[in-house]
Amino acid sequence: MNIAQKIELRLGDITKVDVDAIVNAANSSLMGGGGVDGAIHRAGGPDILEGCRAIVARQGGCKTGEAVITTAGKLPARFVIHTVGPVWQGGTKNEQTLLANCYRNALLLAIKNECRSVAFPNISTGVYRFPLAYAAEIAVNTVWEVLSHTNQLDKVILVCFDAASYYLVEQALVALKKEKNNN
Ligand code: AR6
Repeated sequence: MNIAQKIELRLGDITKVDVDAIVNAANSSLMGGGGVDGAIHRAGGPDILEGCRAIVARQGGCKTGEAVITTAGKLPARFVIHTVGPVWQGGTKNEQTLLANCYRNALLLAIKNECRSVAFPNISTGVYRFPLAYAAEIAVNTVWEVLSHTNQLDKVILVCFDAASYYLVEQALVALKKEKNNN
């Protein structure tokens, strides 16, 4: 697998990205919030919340590290995959594994729904305070791990909202390519 062809880095607003599924950094209530969650619900309209309510009625929310899927409403994407990142607590509460679970479970759900392209925000790195460089490393490694076991996904786009995050994810990607001897 050629990493550079499959994992793309972008700076900007994830609600504008035209892919099969965009991932939302939600909370376990699935009832919306601030940050990227707020932006996705605002831009996508009420159909997304309606989808979330149906999931809550069925299974009572979404646990940390797990993922659920709804329509993307008015967004260019077809689906929104909502995942719940861990709140950073100094690395003492299994946050690393839980963050990796978010990326893995979101991608597995995308594959199950026949998506070929998926865009992620930097999950947990806003209000949930996960250290950026560490989160970037977990993101690129987990995405690589899933991509290397499937042909279903053509492209995963890591969408950074600011230059500092972009730089750190870029560094993590460079390190991954080096480690895998893959340019
Ligand atoms: N496009 C791409 N990235 C964005 C956008 C956007 N439009 N807006 C923000 N970001 P956060 P969390 C980046 O706080 O830390 C919510 O209230 C942002 O710069 O949205 O997982 C939920 O309801 C940061 O890098 O998510 C939860 O309660 C990243 O997205 C809680 O916040 C994630 O920041 C989840 O916290």
